[in-house]
Amino acid sequence: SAAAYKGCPDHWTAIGDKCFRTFDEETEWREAEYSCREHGLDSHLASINSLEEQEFLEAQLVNRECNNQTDAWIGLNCERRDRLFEWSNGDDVRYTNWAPGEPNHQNNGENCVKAHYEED
Ligand SMILES: [Ca+2]
Repeated sequence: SAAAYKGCPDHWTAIGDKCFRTFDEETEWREAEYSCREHGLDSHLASINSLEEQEFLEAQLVNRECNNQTDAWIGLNCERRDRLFEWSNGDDVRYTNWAPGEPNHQNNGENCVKAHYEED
């Protein structure tokens, strides 16, 4: 549980046995992934494996309200294998919550996934 886990550094939030942090830089997916790795905590763009993790990340997006930005890169991508999505941290893809109509590989040019929040 989050209460039992005490290993997150400052500015990171524990959800279950993982630590999450959001960053405001606007950048390409690959750069965002590399930037996460540079934190040296075996960190990657976030993988989302449960509704609890999704709701936490949604709350982060809502709280930011930065230039009305409610999108954030997550680790899901198919950069390596065409049209087979995988998490950049190696987690098995066992939880997804695609927006209606996604993934649609628009213009054959979409290899990476953004979390997106919209008010109901
Ligand atoms: Ca799309």
